[in-house]
This record gives sequence, structure tokens and C-alpha cells, in this order.
Amino acid sequence: EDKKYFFAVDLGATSGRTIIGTLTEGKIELEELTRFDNNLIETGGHFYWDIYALYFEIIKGLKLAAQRELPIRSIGIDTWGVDFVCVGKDGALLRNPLSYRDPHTFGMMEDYFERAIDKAKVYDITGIQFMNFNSLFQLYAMRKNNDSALAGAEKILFVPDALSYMLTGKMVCEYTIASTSQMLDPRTKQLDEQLLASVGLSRDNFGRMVNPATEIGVLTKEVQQLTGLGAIPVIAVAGHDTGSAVAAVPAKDEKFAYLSSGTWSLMGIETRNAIINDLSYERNFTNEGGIDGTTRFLKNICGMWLYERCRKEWTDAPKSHTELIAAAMEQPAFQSIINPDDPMFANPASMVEAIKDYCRQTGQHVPEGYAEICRCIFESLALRYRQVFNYLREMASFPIEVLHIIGGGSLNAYLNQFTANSLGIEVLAGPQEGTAIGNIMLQAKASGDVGDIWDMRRIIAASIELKRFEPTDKDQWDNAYGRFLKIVESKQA
Ligand code: LRH
Repeated sequence: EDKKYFFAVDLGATSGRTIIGTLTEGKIELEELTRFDNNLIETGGHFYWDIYALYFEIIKGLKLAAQRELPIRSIGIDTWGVDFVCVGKDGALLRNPLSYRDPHTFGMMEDYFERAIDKAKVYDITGIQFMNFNSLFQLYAMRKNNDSALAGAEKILFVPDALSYMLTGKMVCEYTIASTSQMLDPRTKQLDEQLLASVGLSRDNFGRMVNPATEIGVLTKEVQQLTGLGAIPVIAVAGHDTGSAVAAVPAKDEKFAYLSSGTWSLMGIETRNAIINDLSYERNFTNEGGIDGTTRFLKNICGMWLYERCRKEWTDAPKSHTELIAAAMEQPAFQSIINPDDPMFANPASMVEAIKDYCRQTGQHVPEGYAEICRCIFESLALRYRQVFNYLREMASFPIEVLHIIGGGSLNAYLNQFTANSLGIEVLAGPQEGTAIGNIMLQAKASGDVGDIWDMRRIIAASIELKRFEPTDKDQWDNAYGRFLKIVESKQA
């Protein structure tokens, strides 16, 4: 039997994994080799990622793969968006990368629009939603603070490209991850010189621009010795995790919306061209670069972040998600509603206290204990999903027939049902490891083992079982949505 093996590294903001993907006659199978935490490191008033720890975890995974003696065709790395590493003239990494949760960018967008380039113009060039942590504003903040790593930087490498560089010694700037920076023009598919100049950079400060499914290089001698593997190629996949995830949506045609559900919930549609107009600007929708020339027209919604952060604080809650969520479902419905995207929840000292404060400030029942808080988080998320979905419907040029939920969050059957109820649309859940599957498919594309995006999707659909959720309880959800809108409005006023 003809089996093809690929090695995927998928790094999220809270955890990472190394995975072996096996492609056999039109089917794909995954095996998780390792899973590890990705920690925000707080020191000296800043939040960093530990790039060396991540590299070390990749080496560990590669060693395990070498012990298995599988003929691995290639390696691919995807990560969360926007963050980057500065590299000096001698090729050394200049300190650990700052995390997008670092508050150094608070207020920087406004400052940038006033002193550098006008807000509407930035949107016009990039079509990227405004979030204070986009690379453009991180770089601007770093310049303002005379950041020494940036001052000494010869090159800027986005996180997946930086890790690929540590494995191969070759520097690239992969297109999908670069699109998250808010420095790329989706029309030319190049970094924009004017935006780069506004933060004192030029295209020479980045690696060679490559599309997904391009070979970056092979493992260095050093990495070969560390792992016991040979000169295996490292492929630029869709370096942006959301890009890899959406490539893996097992849709049968174009008329779908997706919700990539992890630390963030990314809700959107796939389009041929970027949608950049007054409405998309007003609603702050983004146009991220996808594979095969597609665009992801979407909006970031705070996803499992609130839940993940609360779980770290709860000492009395069940460890298993299933038990915790089951306890939440025994609580009365819609006691307290929050806007999960309120800035209060971006990175508070205590998430539990932030949620209680929100309910207090909006004159609602203040949830007590993990079960009530958990219920509040999931109901509120489903209500926020509805708001964003309504925006999408307004702007999509086609009728959206189904919502595909992929990623770790798609395992939460209650939330899937809430989402179907709230949106009033059929929900199809799975695959859970969408990002890793997309990553592997792009490697398979590079090796010529699969064709275009629809070929990939057929293989994925044939390999996994989707769970279906039909909407129910319409009146109850319509009512709750009305309350949600009023609460959000009163909070903003
Ligand atoms: C999700 C994600 C998202 C970005 C955020 C920083 O992991 O890549 O698409 O906006 O992280």
C-alpha cells in the first residue's frame, strides 16, 4: 500500500502539537506525537513567547518521528498570526518575540493614524481589520519605545518563518502569515512600501516572499544530528494557522461560512477577491490571504480565550471539559450576558473578576462559581456569533447555506447546538484538527500528492465524520439576542 507521511507542527497561543499525517489512497489520518503548553512569559513589564522552548518542542517531536523510522516526506509549521522575531546582521535572533497580548500597543493605532498614515488609507491598502496588536502597530510601538531588538534588526521573520529558519537556516516571508501584519496589499500580494516605510522598514528587511506549498530548504546538519533525521525539506504551508484551518474545511461547494474555533473564533467566508468597501471598513472585517489565491473575509471573535483563562483560575472546577460543561448546562439559561469582545477581556489580571464586573456594570445577575460563569461564556459567545454572522450575510455575494465549525472548539457539542440555535442555520462540526490537516495537505500539494483546494477538501470529507446540528428554540434565542444587543449598546454608551 502506498502511504505518504508528513510532519506537521501546529502552534496555538495556548498549546502546540506535533503530528504525523498519513495520506493513503484519497484519505488522510492523523497521529498526535506530542502536545505541549505555549506559555505567555511575563517579565520586565512585557509579555513574550519563548521561541527557544517552541523550537525545543519541535526537535523533541522530530526525534520521536526519527525513532519510528517512517519515511517522512516533509515538515510544515503553522502558528497564530501577527507576531514576529527580529534577526540581527549575524543571523542571530534578537530576544524572544513580544506577544500580541502585550499592552505596549494599547492606544498605538490612534497615535499611528494621527502621526503616520490615515486609518481609511491603511484599510484601503490592506483590507485588514484593525486590531491594536497587528504587526504594523507592534512595530510602530517598538520604534516609539526605542526597542533595541528592532533597532538592531536586519530581518523581521514572522513566527512560523522564524521557526522554519531555525530548522533550515533559510529566511522566507510566507504570504498567508504576512497578510496578518496589516502591511500587505492583497491586490499586489506584496508588502506595501509606504506602510513599511512608516515603521522604518523596507522589503529588504523581510525574507523572500513565498506562496504556501513552497519548499524553504532542508534540515540543517545541526538539526539532522539533533534529531536523527536526514536532509528533509521544510515546506512553507499556510504559515497562518487560520489559513491552514480554512483550507481544511470539508465543504462541498462555495456557499458556506466557517468558524475556526480555538483560542480565537474566526468567522467568515472564502472569496475570490478581497472585499474592501465602506461597510467592511465600518464592520471592521478582514481580508486575509489564503491558499490558491483565495481570500478569507472574516472577523476575529474572542473564542475559547475567556473559558481557557477562567479554567486556570478555578480551583474547584472539574478538570475534564465534559464534566465542567455538563455542570454549566444544569444552570438556568441566559442569566447573565456579556460581550466576549469587550476590551475588558483582552488580558485582565483575573478573567473571573472581569466577567463579574461586566455583569455588575450592566445591572445583571452576577454569576457565581464556575458553572454559572461557564454557561454565561458559551451563551454569550453564541450570541456574538449571531451578530457577526448577520454582518457576513449582509456583505456576502452569495446565500450562506451552512456553517462549518472546525478546530478544538468544534468538540463542544453544547456550543455547537447553541450556535445553530442562535444563528438559525445548520451547523456541521469537524474536523477538530483542521489546522494540522490543512498544514499536511499543503505539504502534500508541494510534493504533488494532492491537487487544488477542492481536491484537498474532497479527501478531508472522505476521511472524517461530521456532526450535524439543526437549529431549535428559536423564540428563546431571538429574545436573548435582543437583550444581548441592548447590553452591548448600554456598555458602549
Ligand atoms: C488564531 C490567530 C488569528 C489571529 C490571532 C493573533 O490563532 O492566528 O487568526 O488574528 O491568532
